[in-house]
Amino acid sequence: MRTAFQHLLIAEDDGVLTITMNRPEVLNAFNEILLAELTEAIEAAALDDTVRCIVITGAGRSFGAGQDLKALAESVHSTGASGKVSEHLQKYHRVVNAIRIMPKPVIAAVQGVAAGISCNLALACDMRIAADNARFIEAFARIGLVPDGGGGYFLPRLVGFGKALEMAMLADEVSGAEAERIGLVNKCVPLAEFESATKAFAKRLAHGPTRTYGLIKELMNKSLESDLETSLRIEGEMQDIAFETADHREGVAAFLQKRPAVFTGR
Ligand code: LHQ
Repeated sequence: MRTAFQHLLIAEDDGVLTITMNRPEVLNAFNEILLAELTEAIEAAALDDTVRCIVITGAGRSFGAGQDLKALAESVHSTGASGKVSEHLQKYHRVVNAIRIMPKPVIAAVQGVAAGISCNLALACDMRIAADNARFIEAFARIGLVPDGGGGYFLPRLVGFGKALEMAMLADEVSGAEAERIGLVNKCVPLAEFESATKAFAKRLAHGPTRTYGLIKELMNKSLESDLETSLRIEGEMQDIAFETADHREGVAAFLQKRPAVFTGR
C-alpha cells in the first residue's frame, strides 16, 4: 500500500499499521485531502494480509478537531450549497463503513481533543485507548448541527441513551478518565505511557487469531441489529468458519502442550 501521503503518516511494525492524521496546525481537522487519504489508507489496509491490527491516531497535541470549519465556510457556505452537506457526509460514511467491515481490529488512540466528526470517527473504531489529557467533544450542537459520522448510532450504544443525549446536546468536554468510566473508551492511561500502552495493546491484537477476530467483529456488529434467534444462527455460521482455522487448531494444540499459542492469523 502507498505510504507517502500529504496529510497522513503511515508506519507498519510487526503487524500493526499506524495511521496518523497529520494536520497538527489545525488539530488534524478534516479537509478534503485528509479525508480522501484516510479513506484510501483504511481501504488498502483491509486488503493487506501483513496488517493484523490498525491504529488511527493524530499528530501533535490532539486526535482531531472534526470538519475543517474554514474549508467548510469557503466551500459549502460561500457557494450557498448547504443542501449538499449530506452528499459531503457520504465521504465520511465511506470511512465509517470501511472501519466497520474491516476484518481485523481497528483501535483509535486518542490524546488531546477529539471533537465533532473526529470524535465520532474514534467511536466507529472497534476499541479506543485514551491518554489522560483526552477531551471528547460532541461539538456539533455548539454550531447548531446534529452528530454525524455515525455518532447517532455509536454514541448511545456505547454510553447509553441518556448520556448520549447529554453529550450531544450540551456538547461539554468529556475527559479521558470520565470516558473510561462511562464506557466511551476501553482504557485511559497517563499521557507519559500513552504511546507504549497503545503499542502493547495493538501488538497483542496483531498477534491474535486475526481471522477469528474478523468473525468476532462480524458477530458483534450483526448482533446490534438482531434478535436472539438471528444472533444464535449467525454465531453458528461464524463458529463453523472459526472451527476450520489454523489458529483454532494451534490454540487447542498449545493448550494440550501447555505452551503459549502462536497464532498466524489464518
Ligand atoms: C480548526 C478547527 C476546525 C479549522 C481547531 N477547523 N480549524 C459538519 C458539517 C458538514 C460536514 C461534515 O461534518 C461536519 C462535522 C463536524 O465535525 S462539525 C464540528 C467541527 N468541529 C468543531 O466545531 C470544533 C471547532 N474547534 C474547537 O471548538 C476548538 O478548536 C477545540 C475545542 C477543538 C480545541 O480548542 P483549543 O484546544 O483551545 O484549540 P484552538 O481552538 O486554539 O485551536 C488550535 C488551532 O486549530 C486554531 O488555529 P489558530 O490559527 O488560531 O492557531 C483553530 O482555529 C484551529 N482549529 N479546530 N474544526
